[in-house]
Amino acid sequence: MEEQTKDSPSSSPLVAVIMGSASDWETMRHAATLLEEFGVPHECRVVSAHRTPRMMAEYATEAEGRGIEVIIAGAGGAAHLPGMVAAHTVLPVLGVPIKSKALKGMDSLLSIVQMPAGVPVGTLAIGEAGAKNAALLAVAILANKRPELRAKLHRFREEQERKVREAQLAR
Ligand code: RP5
Repeated sequence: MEEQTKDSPSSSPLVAVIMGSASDWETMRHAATLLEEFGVPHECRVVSAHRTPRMMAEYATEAEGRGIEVIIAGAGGAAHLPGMVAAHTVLPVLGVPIKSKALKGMDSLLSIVQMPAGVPVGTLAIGEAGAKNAALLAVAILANKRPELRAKLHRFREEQERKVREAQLAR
């Protein structure tokens, strides 16, 4: 992942899309694509709870001061990134369990979802659906104070409904 080129053009990202490894990008790019479609300024970074623990703590601690409003964190296996980031910030953290090779993401899911009371992480589904829904939730959070984003969310749902209603099944 060439991280700089995956950021949206704006210099003031509202959403941080972070992941434990570049190998998570295949899943997390779906979050970035949706944020792009909604025109939400965002940045994408590899930040590992295990391999770069000090950088992770610094990144999470400084995110609020940089104007980030939501953090989407994807990780697989012993997926400690979302929880450890949440421990360093009061920003909403949305956790995406990556589908791991060994256990198909069940390890990631359980690692992310079982947070102790007091340090919340909003946990999404394993894999691509989780990444997409994390982006949509981030947009929904931002939309509470941004009517133009709220309107885009309504249009997204209408379009989604239209496609399902018009779906054709091949014989
Ligand atoms: C986790 O370990 C990452 O989030 C990734 O899902 C998993 C495997 O990482 P790589 O060995 O592919 O770098 O920290």
